[in-house]
Amino acid sequence: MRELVAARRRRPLRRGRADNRVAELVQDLARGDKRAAAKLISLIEDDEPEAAEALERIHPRTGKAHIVGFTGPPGVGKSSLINRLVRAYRRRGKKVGVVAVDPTSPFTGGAVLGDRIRMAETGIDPGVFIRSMATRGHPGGLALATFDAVRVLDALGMDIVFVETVGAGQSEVEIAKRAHTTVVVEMPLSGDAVQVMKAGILEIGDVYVVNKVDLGDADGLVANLNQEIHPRNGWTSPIVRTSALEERGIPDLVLALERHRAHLESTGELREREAARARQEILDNLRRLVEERARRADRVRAEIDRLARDVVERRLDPHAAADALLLGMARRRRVPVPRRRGRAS
Ligand SMILES: Nc1nc2c(ncn2[C@@H]2O[C@H](COP(=O)(O)OP(=O)(O)OP(=O)(O)O)[C@@H](O)[C@H]2O)c(=O)[nH]1
Ligand SMILES: [Mg+2]
Repeated sequence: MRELVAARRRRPLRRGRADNRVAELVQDLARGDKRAAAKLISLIEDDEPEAAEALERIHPRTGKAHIVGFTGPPGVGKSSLINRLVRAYRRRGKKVGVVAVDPTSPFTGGAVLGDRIRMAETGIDPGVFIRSMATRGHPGGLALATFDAVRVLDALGMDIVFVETVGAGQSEVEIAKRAHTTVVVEMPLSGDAVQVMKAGILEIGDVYVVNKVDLGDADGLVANLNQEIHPRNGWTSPIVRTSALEERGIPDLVLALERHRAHLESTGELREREAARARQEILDNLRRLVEERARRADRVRAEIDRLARDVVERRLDPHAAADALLLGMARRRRVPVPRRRGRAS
């Protein structure tokens, strides 16, 4: 494995038009250019050949943004709340990114709120970037593609990035819980809300929001939630009552997000959560790489045949052969014949 990492480090950056273009885009991104961000996310979303190069250049420029995942049943008001938060953070001079995973209602364009943020309004503000991701066609999984887009926004200089996912399905929960802070949104009128939460959602919320308090009595739901929430690692998830429509409770929500961020930093859990996500992303990428190679199975099969002959001739043991295959894949060229060696521990 160490060999593999070293090989990757030694690999010279390929020089060509494409690379220059990617390097330029990433430089523009780091200067806060939203057009560069949009292009880079498209590269990644479409799984273009330059995507890997782009992510390699982007990654060192990330790590500053507070990543906040929003999840909850359809229509509960996640987009409306995020729109309110975007404004609240802009008023505080913060730059805000939003990645929405296939929202069923449009984010911008005026349909969501009485008090609207139109596309044009956020489009010209250099401190706001909103992007929707399609749910289909991500070879490494939706969560991976989503967080690659989050990375782009982090490198763009956004102070906070909201990730909205719809529903409480496995993949949505997967995405939300990879954030630094996970917000679970419910509303008083969703009668089966607590049942939905029991199906896994109660374990993931760092902040609970009871939205649409203008529509009905929230006390029952808040009391139910209170019973179910228990402290984890010194943090008791607060329950915030909001009305996105009437703009109530938004400062409380901002405060809850900031308090959670401070808690993560002071306890070292921020790093732990990032390490957990990194582990998951390495595995996601590994799966993606294997899938990619499988698509070019002819070449890989020829390499396996060659290595198999070496194993039969006792020039290699199967473990070393697998190592060599992996190394060859990492270098994207023919598998080198490794030195003879004993079985790695
Ligand atoms: N009365 C009331 N309506 C609200 C509130 N917040 C959002 N809505 C309305 O509820 C509807 C759904 O709001 P969205 O913000 O799109 O909800 P969402 O959770 O993002 O929906 P999906 O992305 O489709 O899951 C819209 O018609 C909003 O105007 C609120 O606090 N009170
Ligand atoms: Mg939405």
